[in-house]
Amino acid sequence: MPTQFEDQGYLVIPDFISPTVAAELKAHALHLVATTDADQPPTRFRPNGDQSSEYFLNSGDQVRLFFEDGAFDQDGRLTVDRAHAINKIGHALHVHDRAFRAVTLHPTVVRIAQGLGLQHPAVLQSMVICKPPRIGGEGTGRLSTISAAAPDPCVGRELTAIRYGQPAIRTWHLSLTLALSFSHPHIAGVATTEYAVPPHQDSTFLFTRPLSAIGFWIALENCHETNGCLQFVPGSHKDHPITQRLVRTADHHGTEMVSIEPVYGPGSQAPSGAMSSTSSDTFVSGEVAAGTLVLIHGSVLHRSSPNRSMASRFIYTFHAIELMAAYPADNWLQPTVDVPFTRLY
Ligand SMILES: O=C(O)CCC(=O)C(=O)O
Repeated sequence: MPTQFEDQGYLVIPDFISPTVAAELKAHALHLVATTDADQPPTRFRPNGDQSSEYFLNSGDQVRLFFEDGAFDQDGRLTVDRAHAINKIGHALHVHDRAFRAVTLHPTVVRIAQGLGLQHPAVLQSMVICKPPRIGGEGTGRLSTISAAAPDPCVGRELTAIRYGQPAIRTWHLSLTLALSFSHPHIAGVATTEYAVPPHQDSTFLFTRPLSAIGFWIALENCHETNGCLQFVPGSHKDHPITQRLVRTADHHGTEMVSIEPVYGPGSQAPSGAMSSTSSDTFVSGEVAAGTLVLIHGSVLHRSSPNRSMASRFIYTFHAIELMAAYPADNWLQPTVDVPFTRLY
């Protein structure tokens, strides 16, 4: 009997952290946005576009800020304050930030990795994806004016506990057969380019042989269709192989997407019949409450819509791979001498 993760390619685990801890982590992320040095001019993040800047390429062992493409004026200046222009913070929060490191390395995460059968799992990247209000929505893609709000100071008791090694994560009995809390199996059919995060499979970006990437995605705020929750094609990890990889160019100064022979994940194979449909109406929306953890199989197709609401949508995510698998030297993300991938156990 397959677990729901094996069957669907994702698993929703409510109450992974308490709403209070989630709020504290969001406040902490805003604090990082306010206090971390940014590239000058600030670097834009284009999920569908060129990720070839040195600032991006060498962010694997750093905590760096990336801003929304739609938050700049014609002269390349931010049109709103950072808190409303930030796309994401990445990609080594699990290394350098005590609060996010504590969440990443929490014993519950270890138990999940063990439950998934990983022998030598290692975390290779982490990020806070911010999706500020109304940014990246349909239309011009430019921000409306939003009044600047001072970032909250991160002084919460529970966050303090996290920082000093006593994560206030709720104790729960790990079950990989928890019911999915996804709802509304429908979204309007719109073009790929209208998605804040277009349809993708994580193993395209975090490729190993055999495939092993798994995403741990934690909602720091309530996520719903209006503010751009995750959307999945359930079961697509089984019959949709990885056919592309994001690699560094030969001169190591850029990235490019290259086609590869189809690679299927463990437990999946080339379908004997037609592949399952990935048209827009086969995506199901994952509306989850703050504090929910979603496990994401490296081959499952998923995406998220722009945030069309007045509220933000902060999440924290990190990805793990199996160190027993081969990690190609031309993957865009490379460990460094100072910051090797972080073993979970
Ligand atoms: O949070 C999102 O909107 C997208 C996240 C995602 O696609 C991922 O973590 O692989």
